[in-house]
Amino acid sequence: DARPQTTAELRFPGGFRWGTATAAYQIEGAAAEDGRTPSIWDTFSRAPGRVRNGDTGDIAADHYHRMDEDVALLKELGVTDYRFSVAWPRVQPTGRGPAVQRGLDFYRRLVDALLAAGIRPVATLYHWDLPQELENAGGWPQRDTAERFAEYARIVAEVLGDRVATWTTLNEPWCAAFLGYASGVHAPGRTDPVAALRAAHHFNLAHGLATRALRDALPRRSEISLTLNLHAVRPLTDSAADLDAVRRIDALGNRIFLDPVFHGRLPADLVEDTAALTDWSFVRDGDLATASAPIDSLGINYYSPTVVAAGSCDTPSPWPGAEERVRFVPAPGPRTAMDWPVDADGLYELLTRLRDELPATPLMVTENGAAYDDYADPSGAVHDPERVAYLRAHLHAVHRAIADGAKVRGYFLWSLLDNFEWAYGYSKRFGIVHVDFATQRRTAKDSARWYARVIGRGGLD
Ligand code: PNW
Repeated sequence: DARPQTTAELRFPGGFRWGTATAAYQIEGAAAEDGRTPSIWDTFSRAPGRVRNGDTGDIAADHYHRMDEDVALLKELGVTDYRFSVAWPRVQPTGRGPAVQRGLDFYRRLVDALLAAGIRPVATLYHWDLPQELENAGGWPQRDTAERFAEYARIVAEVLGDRVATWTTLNEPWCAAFLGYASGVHAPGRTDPVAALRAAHHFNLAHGLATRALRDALPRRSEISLTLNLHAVRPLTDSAADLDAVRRIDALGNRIFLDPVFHGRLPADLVEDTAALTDWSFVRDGDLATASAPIDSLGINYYSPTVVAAGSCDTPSPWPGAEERVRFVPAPGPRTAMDWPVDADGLYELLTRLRDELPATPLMVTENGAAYDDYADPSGAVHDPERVAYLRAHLHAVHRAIADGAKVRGYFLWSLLDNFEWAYGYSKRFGIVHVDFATQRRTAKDSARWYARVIGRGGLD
């Protein structure tokens, strides 16, 4: 196409949802306030050697006490939507039984502040902070955890359903199942591949049971969604062996959730690939029908692509049954501070794949962003040119996917604030707003001003 790119060509559709995203444990702090009990991330981060520098989310970005200031930042950015998560152990400290009103009150106030600022709240019910008591009872490898999740989902929906129109059941069940129970780099830090496969199934079940509870408790216009970190998997070469490695990782990373949720079935090749580990008898009659309760949109979190070849990888790995079959190849090109490759084509690949495979399902990019070491100049201004370049390239990819027919309804930048980056603690900064964790002072980075301009003009220049 030889036509010059004009401003109009980089405009996003009217009504496009422009947001930022955060998660409760990563920003709230106030770990023991108003009845909140420990989640698996409190336990994990307080255990020596699990999180870099011994960092914990005890204080984090102190959002629990600075919520009004943070909503004011969102208003200044001009976002139309804000994606946050609800901390289960604030609502149900033991993971069961009656709700704690003071815990729910925080989210009531947050939602009211957002609405008063003209911002649509997008609530995620699970962003990895399982009440520790439920982990003590077996955690996600146990079926009962899925039932408990649906009960908790109903409680939150009954309280916030009149004011929150968009709901996400789970954030990234792949990370929660396989980094939490197989490689052990995330809470609860277990290294049991079968437990991880069981957890993945119970996440699908939990999603379906919660979807059912939400449909029942929410007003009819409500939107119910699920967020997956889908893997854009590419082969190192076109050899049959490398393509088989792609198939395996696509099964364990993508289809393990997509097939149950959208088609009510387990991938046959996944069951075959993992036959030496499990016969999948924890999947009961009716579970896959439950998991496939219709939803209104799919959220995709994307950071970088995955390149694989035939070979082997270290154990414990987050890929049960693939350790002797698949080698992960560092993708070429520039890297973020996470050492993750920068490659916006992977986002385009995922969005157009979903356009083809799930043509009826509206999509939202529920996370995209990058960690970089930003720097302050003597005036105090915080510069992060690499982040602006990363975001621009990825928004361009979203725009291209929309132009090619993908039904992408919104984009949520990860993240509003520098925060607790899981196993990396505070050493990695994803925010477009800098947080000085000693003083909790917030300073908008250059990327925040850039994003505000993108939102203001409805697209890229
Ligand atoms: C996502 N991986 O986490 C989460 O949803 C966010 O809470 C997090 O801060 C963000 O991405 C940046 O990491 C991931 O190792 C963590 O494949 C790890 C992986 C993927 C996503």
